[in-house]
Amino acid sequence: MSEKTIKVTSSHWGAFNVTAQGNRIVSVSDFEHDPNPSNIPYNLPAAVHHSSRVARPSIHKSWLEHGPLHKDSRSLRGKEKFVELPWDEALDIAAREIHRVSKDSGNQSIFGGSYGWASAGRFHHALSQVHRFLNCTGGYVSSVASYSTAAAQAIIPHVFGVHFLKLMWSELNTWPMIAEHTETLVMFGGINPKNSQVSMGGVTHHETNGWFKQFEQLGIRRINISPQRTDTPDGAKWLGIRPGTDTAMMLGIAWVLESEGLTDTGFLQKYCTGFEKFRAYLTGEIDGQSKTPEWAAAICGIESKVMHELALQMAKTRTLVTVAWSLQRAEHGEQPYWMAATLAAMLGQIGKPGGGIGYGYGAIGGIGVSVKRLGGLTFPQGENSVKEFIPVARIADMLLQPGEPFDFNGQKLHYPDIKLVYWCGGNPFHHHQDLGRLERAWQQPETIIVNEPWWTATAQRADIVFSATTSYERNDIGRAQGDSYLFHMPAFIPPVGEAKDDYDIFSELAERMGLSELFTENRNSEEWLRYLYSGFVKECEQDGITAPSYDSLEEQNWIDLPVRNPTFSKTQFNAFIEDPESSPLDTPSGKIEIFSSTIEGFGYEDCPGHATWLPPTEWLGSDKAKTYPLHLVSPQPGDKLHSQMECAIADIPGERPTPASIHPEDAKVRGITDNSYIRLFNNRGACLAKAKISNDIRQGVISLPTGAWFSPTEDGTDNQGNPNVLTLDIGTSSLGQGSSAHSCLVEIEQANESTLSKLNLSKQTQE
Ligand SMILES: Nc1nc2c(c(=O)[nH]1)N[C@H]1C(S)=C(S)[C@@H](COP(=O)(O)OP(=O)(O)OC[C@H]3O[C@@H](n4cnc5c(=O)[nH]c(N)nc54)[C@H](O)[C@@H]3O)O[C@H]1N2
Ligand SMILES: Nc1nc2c(c(=O)[nH]1)N[C@H]1C(S)=C(S)[C@@H](COP(=O)(O)OP(=O)(O)OC[C@H]3O[C@@H](n4cnc5c(=O)[nH]c(N)nc54)[C@H](O)[C@@H]3O)O[C@H]1N2
Ligand SMILES: [Mo]
Repeated sequence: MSEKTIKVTSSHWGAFNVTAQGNRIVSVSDFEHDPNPSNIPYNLPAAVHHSSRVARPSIHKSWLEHGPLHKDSRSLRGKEKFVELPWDEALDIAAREIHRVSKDSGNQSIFGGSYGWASAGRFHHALSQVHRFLNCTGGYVSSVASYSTAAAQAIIPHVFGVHFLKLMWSELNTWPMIAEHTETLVMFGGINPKNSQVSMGGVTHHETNGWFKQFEQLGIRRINISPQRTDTPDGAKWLGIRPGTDTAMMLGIAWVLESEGLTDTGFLQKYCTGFEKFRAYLTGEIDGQSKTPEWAAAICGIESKVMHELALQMAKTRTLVTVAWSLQRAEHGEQPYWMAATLAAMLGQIGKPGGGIGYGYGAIGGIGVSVKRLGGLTFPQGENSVKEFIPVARIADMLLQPGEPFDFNGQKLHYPDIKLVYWCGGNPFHHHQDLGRLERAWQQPETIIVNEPWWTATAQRADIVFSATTSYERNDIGRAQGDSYLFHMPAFIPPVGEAKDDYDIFSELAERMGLSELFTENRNSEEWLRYLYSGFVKECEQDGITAPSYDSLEEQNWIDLPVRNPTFSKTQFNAFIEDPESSPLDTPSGKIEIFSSTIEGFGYEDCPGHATWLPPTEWLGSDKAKTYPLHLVSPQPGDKLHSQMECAIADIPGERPTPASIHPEDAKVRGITDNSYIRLFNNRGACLAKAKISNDIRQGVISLPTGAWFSPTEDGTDNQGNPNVLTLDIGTSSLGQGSSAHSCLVEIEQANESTLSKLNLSKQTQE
């Protein structure tokens, strides 16, 4: 028997021990220094060795036979067999094709936006790898902002300045400060430890549950305003709001503050601009409609009395208003972010310890954590000579409407005409909205190249697929800014099948294109790791921290850097609050912009000059709700990261289609029983799910987490439960152009015998 290795590795969901024997990962176990380790890695051994791994380079048959310009090459994309090729041949073909497109159409016809979370190591960071490679070839059409927070990334700089945007991801109020000072924690969209299991690049101490236990013991009032009770640890007061209506509820609360004389006018005068204009909207001077709690109640479904009481409590006590990222992943998602800032400003507690406003607590693990944030350790991407870009979630618009104009945050831009797409480290056929529309858009480019470890829905829809290694098949360094740990992430097993590291795939493509030196700088992976690490050690020295040598880190496997700072006691707003004249915010007025002349100047109907209730196209109050009466929310999955390792979960009997939470009344009127198969549908598509009847969801709302591998059957119904066959693919507004995933109406029905038999499922097989 070959020897066993047991070592620690890091991942987006934290550190864990891996046991490998020979060329197999045998098991994983918890990292003993994590107070609340995630269960996500337990599916890893099955996923790494799954039959859906891409064994070797593969090219879609018609594309290989007829070339990229033949009609079948596009129309049969995703519908045909792949032909496996030796690496040398496949790399030759891809290099020639990238060269052809670059020469004939220019690099502004190559889309390398390539959004996705890939894996956690710092060097084998898939997106940096593909971006560096494409930059060497002359550049690529990029994408800006993220699916996670695009609307926030657009609105926050107008309201608080760009500097604050950086703080949004860190420690405005740390968990210890909240424990010490906060009396009322008002959480729009909750704070869910299920989500803070994960953080970009890693999270070694899972702290959220522990902090909530402390908050409970300390008697901090916790109010969870969310369509689902489960969005916050047990024990909080739950206000089950209608999705997409938080702005109205916040306005109702603001109206009470104003009418009861509880608005902190001193704070507004000293630190804010434009309250008077907003006030005229709040009181109805502008549009004849006072935004009273009664007005708000009819929209958001929370009783006016509750809003009244909450407003008084918020004004009387040290209150922190937090807003989950989910609220802005919806049509007009800029508004709840701006309105929450306006509400917090009216309360006058911004800058006070434990008070004010916070975004994204619970969304990822690093937020609220009290550590000194060190720089360094990124694989350099080089310069992109192509200036064209798209807001990340506008991919289908771009492919369907080349040359068409669109608005984005004050700019008028045009969609480029894309001939070649290169994706590495993401899964658009999991993450994008309205997948039926994406399927149509995906027919437009001449060539699609994907590097992937697994045959995901995206890999299946590529022309050329390069089999990539996973983190467990290569050495790397693990390090995240909001985390105190540093890891040497060892290769546990040799590459599965004939997989290669992304770095080696791009090095070999670069070599064929005469760009080898430019891409590699004459370093192999090991040399890059040592080079990047030495830069990090130097940066640490500047911060007075001694990091071990690379060899020593490799031997130790991990270390805990002395960057934890539990005595952090000021909010990052401190300087501005102490002296707004000498330390202004980087907004046009130097103050918090409750009204923004810049935004008003853009003239956008879907994002006016102050926070405004704008009904979305799809919500429970829209006409469309007569046909599709349930609001679908599609949160992140608790048992995995997005679509990663889904293949292992889908193999577990009874786990698929994905369970969807529905209210008992919604189930009853449709004759749906617990654990039975249901069909969710609207005018865009349909998918199966398994009914999970629960009192923890608001009536009229259904929750189906993301992550299932898109598997449309002949009639187009996705049989795994991917909510993105149903979601709406429009920008949040002309300002942010983010994803509107959470604005979606559906109807559901018990799946009938004919649907199930077409899918090779029968009622008898229901668990
Ligand atoms: N309906 C709905 N849709 C959503 C959301 C929602 O709330 N609702 N949320 C959105 C958000 S916020 C996000 S961030 C996205 C997430 O969407 P994605 O980031 O696209 O999802 P992942 O499944 O993490 O995709 C990463 C892919 O990289 C691959 N990979 C892993 N390691 C490597 C590697 O080393 N090399 C290469 N080449 N590939 C690798 C994985 O196998 C996987 O296919 O989803 C978005 N979609
Ligand atoms: N386990 C795990 N954790 C993850 C991820 C993962 O894939 N798996 N992905 C990570 C990523 S990339 C991101 S961006 C973050 C996302 O972090 P978030 O965007 O904050 O999380 P979601 O899970 O999409 O949504 C949280 C909850 O918001 C509620 N909600 C939806 N719409 C509304 C609304 O209109 N109003 C109110 N009040 N509530 C609403 C839903 O009930 C939902 O459960 O999570 C990260 N954490
Ligand atoms: Mo995200």
